[in-house]
This record gives sequence, C-alpha cells and structure tokens, in this order.
Amino acid sequence: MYRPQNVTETNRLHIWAAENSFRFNTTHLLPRSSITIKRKNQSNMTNDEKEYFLNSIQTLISSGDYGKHVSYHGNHNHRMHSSHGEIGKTRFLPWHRIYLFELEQMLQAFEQDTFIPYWDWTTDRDIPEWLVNFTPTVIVDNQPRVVRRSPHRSPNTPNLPPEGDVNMVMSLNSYGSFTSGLEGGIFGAGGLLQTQTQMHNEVHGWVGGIMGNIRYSPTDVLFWLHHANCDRIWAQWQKEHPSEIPGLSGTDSILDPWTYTEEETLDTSSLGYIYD
Ligand SMILES: [Cu+2]
Repeated sequence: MYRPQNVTETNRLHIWAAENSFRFNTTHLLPRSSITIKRKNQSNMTNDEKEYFLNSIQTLISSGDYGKHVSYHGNHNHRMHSSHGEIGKTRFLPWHRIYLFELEQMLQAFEQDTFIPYWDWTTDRDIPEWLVNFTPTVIVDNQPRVVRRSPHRSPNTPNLPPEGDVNMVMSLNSYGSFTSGLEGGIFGAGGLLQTQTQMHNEVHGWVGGIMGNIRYSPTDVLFWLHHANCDRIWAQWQKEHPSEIPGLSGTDSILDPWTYTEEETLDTSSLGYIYD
C-alpha cells in the first residue's frame, strides 16, 4: 500500500527542507555520498563514525536545535505512545520513525554521511562504552536538562530485553499486537507474561535517569540508538508482513508536528535509509 518515493539526492534534501523543522536551509547541506544511508549497529562503527555522530549531536545541542527537537517528545498532543490511547498506540512506530529521520537529517547538515546507529540490547547488554561519558546538559523548554543514568538499578526493570522477547514479537501477525508487544511487552490474561520484559519501555526504565522520563528522555543520546533498534525491528517485521500497516486515517495519519503521512513512513528506503 505504500507509495515509494523516487529518492534522489535533490528530492531528499527538498523533502526535508520543505518540512522546515529547523532553521537551516538547503544551501547549508552537502550531498551525501550515497542516496541510501546505512544505519549501522553501534558496535560496528568506526572511531570516525562515532566521532562524526557525537560532534554533530554536540553542534545541534549548542545551536539549540537539539533541545527544540527533544521538546516535541514532551508535547503529548502529538499522541505517539500507547499512554495516549488507541491512536497513540498505532502512531508509536511511524511517529518515532519520522522523529529519528528528522534528527538524522539535521545531523547530516554537519556530517553528510552520519547516521543514527542502533543499539541492539539483546547482544550488547550494557550501555555502549563510547557513550558512557556522553552526558551533556541540554536546554529544553528553557530549562537545563542534565543527562543522568542509573542503569541496572531499578527493581522494576532489572534486565534489558533478551533475544527471546524480540523473537516473540516477531512471531506476531497483526500490526496491533506487534506494536503493543514491542512498545510495552506482551500481556496475557494475567498481566505481563512472566517470561517477557516490557521491551521498549523496559530499556527506558533500565537506563534510568532522564531516559525514564517520558517528557525528556530524548535528551539522552541513548534514546536515538534505542529507538533506531525498535525501528529496525519494525522494518524487519514489515518485510514479513507487507500488508500489515498501522492503518491510520484522516488527521490521525499526519505525524504532527511534521506533515509526513503514515504512508510515507512505511518503507525506510523511501526515506533514504536502511539497516545493515
Ligand atoms: Cu522510547
């Protein structure tokens, strides 16, 4: 059902500039070396790639654009979590896909080949070493927000989700059950299944600190790596379930504060990226 865009370098920049989500314009942008960028597993990044990524994040923090982007997540009028009801549950994956895409476009204004890496917490069972000391203070909604973490410490979320949890959601056949399992875990008749963690929510709680605060969690750079992993899991699941789409309609399908529609999110390669 999706409508793949014919992505060329020019229209990629055009699509993004038209969104006008921040103050740069196309004259600031350098063409990428490839039309389709590969988001890599963070554990396979070169030192240069890590440096480019953190430098461009830091540049956006200093310019105020990062803090502004974080603040969208604190505005719950955008309905992007299941805590906002059925529509929020349905919008969770497409909304966050665009949220990451927009940040990645901004990062590429400074390092044209940079990408948001993903953190596969089923294999890397701790905070990636190179990010342990990246704990900036970011101005969000006119207040300084400090990145603090308290990994492992919450009694409610003692473990990062194991591979079995991912296999479990991958085996689900409807978009509705897949996205709720991935966002917050799979619930049986008696509550959360004993063998499962709360998946996406679990990682937020496990990292702790600002990652455990729904309003300001994107202040921590781990947010982007964690959500890239969720987005990657969705992309894999989509390949096996091409007809299972969120199915939003009317204004619900417009991923505000941007103007992208659900349809435009359904194929990552039409947004110009894939996963390795
Ligand atoms: Cu999240």
